[in-house]
Amino acid sequence: SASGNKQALISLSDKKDLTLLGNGLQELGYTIVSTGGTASALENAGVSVTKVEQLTCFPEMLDGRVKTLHPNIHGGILARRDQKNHMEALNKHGIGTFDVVVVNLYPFYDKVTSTGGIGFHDGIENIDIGGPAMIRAAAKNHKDVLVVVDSQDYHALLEFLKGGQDDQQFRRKLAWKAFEHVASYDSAVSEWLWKQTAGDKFPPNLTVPLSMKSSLRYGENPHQKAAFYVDKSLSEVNAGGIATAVQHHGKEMSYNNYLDADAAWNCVSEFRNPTCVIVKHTNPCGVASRVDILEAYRLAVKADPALAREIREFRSPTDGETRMFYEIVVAPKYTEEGLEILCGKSKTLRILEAKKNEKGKLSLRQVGGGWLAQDSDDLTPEDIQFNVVSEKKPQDGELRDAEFAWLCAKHVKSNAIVIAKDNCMLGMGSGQPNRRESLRIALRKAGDEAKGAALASDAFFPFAWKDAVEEACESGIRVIAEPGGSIRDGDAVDCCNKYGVSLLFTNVRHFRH
Ligand code: 93A
Repeated sequence: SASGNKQALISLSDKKDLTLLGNGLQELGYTIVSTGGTASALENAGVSVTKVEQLTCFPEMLDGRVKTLHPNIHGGILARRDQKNHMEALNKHGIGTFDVVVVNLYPFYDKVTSTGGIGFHDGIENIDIGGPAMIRAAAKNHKDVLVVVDSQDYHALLEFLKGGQDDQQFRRKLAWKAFEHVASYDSAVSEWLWKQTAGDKFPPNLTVPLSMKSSLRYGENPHQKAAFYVDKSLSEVNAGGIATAVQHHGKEMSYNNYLDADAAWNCVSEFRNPTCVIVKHTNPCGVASRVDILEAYRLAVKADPALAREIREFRSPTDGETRMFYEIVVAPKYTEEGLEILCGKSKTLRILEAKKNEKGKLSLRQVGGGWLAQDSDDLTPEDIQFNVVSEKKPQDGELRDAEFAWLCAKHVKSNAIVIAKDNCMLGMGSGQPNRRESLRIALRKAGDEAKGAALASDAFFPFAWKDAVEEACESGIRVIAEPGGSIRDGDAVDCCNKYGVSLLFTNVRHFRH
């Protein structure tokens, strides 16, 4: 500063650990300059402060809109210490330099996303202007000004200052973090303003504020680097999904773990009754609903013969007899006893507790050079009609089986075929370039149990006679649910009529590419 004193500028909305910071800086001999609320909080904690007004010789104006926007503040942050004319200008106007700037912003994001939301004008008032200006100025001049935007960095800041050694890398890191902070803040403002003008219209504005949650050991394969980012609009306390899941136990989540856990969680969240879903490579390969979740688990395992084979003496996941190897378990909650038993199963088993996904969220996928955006596929059996187009009408039980199979098929990669009965998946075929191939795989898995079961297809059957539909009928399938819409729909109807099978058209397709 002009008088040779070291000066720190502190202006914080979130005052967490402010006392630690204030005391630390004071002990190191810093003069602390602060805005109204921050100054009061520091004084209450016994730290002496200079109010910003004393430097600017201006009161806070316009209900606080203009507090720190003043040359006596910004000159002290931005002046180049190695530039003679800069320092002369400061001297001429009696402006002291700032060595440290600690700012966090009006909690705009929390305010506009708080339950019930806030009005438009309140939203506008919560847009911080002076804060980002100080952060950006300090980050630009980081060579001489340390800028801190995160209370988790207070300790490192104080240690750095105590050490007395300069380290430009440390300064650059803080500056990077500062610009990242401001950029995601502005994204949130832009996103909100866009919503105020366009509502929920499609296509949406895509300035989704992302923040890195963790760096991952590697990506899909060990030679690929990877990291996990969370959408800040989902990281609220009550937001659901895998990104906000709590891990109770086990090895660190990997890239593939996140994909699989997400697929399992998306699928299981669709069912109203207690349901167990087993996923391999993001495809549900075992699904069962039962009041007793253990029973559901046993039945889910049976759908995939490969799974079932892995278990020589299968009892349950909790009785110590299981020979299964699982990577992850995700559930909405655990009993204390259940959690203990699961933890005892293996050191590595990742045990996650997740909240239900929110509906109406955007789905984004990357393609070379761009992103594809779409609404998430939130349709449930209640939203669609299963229209009977065959002579044979399904019985109540058969209709329920068809709905169950349809809900499973929605989560299986195209071409998807699911065979189910009594709230239990019996077989599935996924990802085949040919629908008939998926059908054959599903039939093979279901074996004799296909007789009397329901079958769902994610899209229409292009051929019926001597093809998928007839093959399903011949295997004893009693009811088929598919969207319909093929030029050969008539063949499918005739074929089902010949075999006395019920055919249901949903008019809704569920590709999953
Ligand atoms: O209204 S502002 O955009 N105008 C300003 O000049 C200004 N200076 C600091 N907001 C401004 N701030 C913000 O006030 C800071 O970013 C910080 O979040 C908050 C701290 O206010 P107080 O110390 O009064 O609690």
